[in-house]
Amino acid sequence: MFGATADAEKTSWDFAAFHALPKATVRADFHCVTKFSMLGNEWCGVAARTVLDLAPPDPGVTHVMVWAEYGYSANLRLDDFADPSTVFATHHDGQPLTLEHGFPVRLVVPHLYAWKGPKWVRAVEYMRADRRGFWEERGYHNRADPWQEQRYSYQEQEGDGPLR
Ligand SMILES: Nc1nc2c(c(=O)[nH]1)N[C@H]1C(S)=C(S)[C@@H](COP(=O)(O)O)O[C@H]1N2
Ligand SMILES: [Mo]
Repeated sequence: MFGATADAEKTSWDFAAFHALPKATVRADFHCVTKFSMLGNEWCGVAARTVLDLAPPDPGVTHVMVWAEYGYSANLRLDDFADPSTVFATHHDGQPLTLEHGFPVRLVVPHLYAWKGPKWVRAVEYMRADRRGFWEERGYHNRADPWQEQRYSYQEQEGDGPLR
């Protein structure tokens, strides 16, 4: 956790320390923008809420950038990140994540499209203003609510994202 943290310090966990944090299980659907939705997955890991409590943001923080291996990133509103169902998953349907699907840890944000869930997470940056992540810079919708079919940035309304 870095960026605008409450104590202006970085907090990090190694593999063992992260696994020792309180666990959460979330049953959720998975919506890919290009594929059909995968319904009824069970994700187990550490709730984003738990991480927020352990390494809180500065009061001015409005968004986070979730950083992953290979330069991937996804931006989220703080309230989407703080949603009780947002989880840093280590297990899917009872099995450790496979390398392909994000081992050792991936973010799952069940109420948003799947590109908002980086695999192979490295860090979370607290931000005082919104900034586009990897796909959001390349034409995908900044918020990505599947129930509103927010797939592409040309669908964005005033307030959905920073200017391009
Ligand atoms: N690090 C990283 N995370 C990523 C991606 C990526 O390219 N790199 N792709 C995203 C997209 S577009 C989708 S649809 C899902 C796919 O997850 P899956 O491979 O487990 O099905 O991962 C998301 N997380
Ligand atoms: Mo995707």
